[in-house]
Amino acid sequence: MRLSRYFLPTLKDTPREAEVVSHRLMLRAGMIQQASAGIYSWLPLGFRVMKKIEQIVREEQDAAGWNEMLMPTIQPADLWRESGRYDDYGKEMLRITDRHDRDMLYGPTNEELITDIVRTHVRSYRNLPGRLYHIQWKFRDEVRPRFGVMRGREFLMKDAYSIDLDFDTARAAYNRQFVAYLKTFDRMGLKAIPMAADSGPIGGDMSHEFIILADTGESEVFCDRDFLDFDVGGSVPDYEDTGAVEGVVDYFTKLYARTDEKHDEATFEAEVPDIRRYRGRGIEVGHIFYFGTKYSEPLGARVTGPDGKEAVVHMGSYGIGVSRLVAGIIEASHDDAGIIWPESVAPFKIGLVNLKVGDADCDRVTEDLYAKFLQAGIEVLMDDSAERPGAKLAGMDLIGLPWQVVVGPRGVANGVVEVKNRKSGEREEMAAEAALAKLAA
Ligand code: 5CA
Repeated sequence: MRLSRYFLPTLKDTPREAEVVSHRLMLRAGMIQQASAGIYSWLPLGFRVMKKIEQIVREEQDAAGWNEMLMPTIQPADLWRESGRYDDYGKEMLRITDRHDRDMLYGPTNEELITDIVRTHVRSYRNLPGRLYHIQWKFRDEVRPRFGVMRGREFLMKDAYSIDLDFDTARAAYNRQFVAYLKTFDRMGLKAIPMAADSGPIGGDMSHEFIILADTGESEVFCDRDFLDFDVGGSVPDYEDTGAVEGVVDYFTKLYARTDEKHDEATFEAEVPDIRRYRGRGIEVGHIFYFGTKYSEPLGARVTGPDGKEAVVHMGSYGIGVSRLVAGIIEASHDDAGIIWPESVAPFKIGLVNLKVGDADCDRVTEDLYAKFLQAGIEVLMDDSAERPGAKLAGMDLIGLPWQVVVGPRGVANGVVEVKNRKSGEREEMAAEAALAKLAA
């Protein structure tokens, strides 16, 4: 992509309304624009990152055995009257009346809709387990939308649902999602700690939040410091091996890690030695729930079991805050100069900078590299603008692409370009061909 043809409205000044670093950087890097409180447009750069995150989430849901689908954003109120949540949800629910005076709502989550699909189509235990998910916009009229897309009113969520005949298979589904979450966040370069959590308006008695530690996080958390340097790396087993999957969950749940609603000071002090007690704040990027028959019972989602008797299905739901993750990753990975994208979610892998546009040699070397990067299938953003060199380099640092390749007149005269790693700050001069070989690898 040529910067001259890319809509990237970066800001020089720090926007005053933004309280946390991720919000400031997202505005400065031209990623989002507020439409109204807690509601944002995703500009091209922000949109690309969100799509990368969405794709990682999708691949890991597919790998764990879930089927992708899409449910609507607007739902009929009657379904929510059946579950009893139409009144319970209170002011957070955006209620809408259509032209026929029917009560509708903009979905804050989808337990009712999925249960309706299940009760319509699943009649026998032979059609179980059900493993469904979608990635769809949600609306919650939050009392305090803040920190940009971190706590928005409209936000993108991956919500998955499991439908099972009994507790044991439902538990196995929960475990698979638990492991899929470890893998998903690890791929994004995040350390997301699974913490025992309250289930709130979703309900149920088994629930974990996945939390990335950050001083600006909204959740108060307590955990064993051993979690701070855990490595998911090799711990993801074959999903078909139920025992091994359970083993991973046991491993990660045996150490103390709880959000404030579940925190118990006496247990914390008894289980965790003083020097390993971590008290801090964190950002909830995912939340999983087992709620059994909370929705299937009132909505009548029943199947015939192997014994010929009717049974109410057991369900769970599994959320990931896709749009929130864009901000969460920035909170976890930035410096004074700007964002530092992990390669897996970076909007482009390389920022190619022509320091002297109009100089025949610089233009030739840059254009040639650009064409070759594209040919190699590498995502590259080429700064072909007439800006000052200093502003170009600062702009590249701000938007945080993992690699910068800088072409300037002095280097070109010596047959080299400069390759900079955004994260380590390391710079290396090498021939253009060598830069191509290094970055295409
Ligand atoms: N139905 C369940 C799971 S599918 C559910 O709604 N869970 S949730 O309420 O915990 O939301 C799932 C995830 O969405 C959260 O972990 C969080 O990452 C994200 N999320 C929730 N509220 C917001 C918000 N206001 N803005 C941005 N992301 C949010």
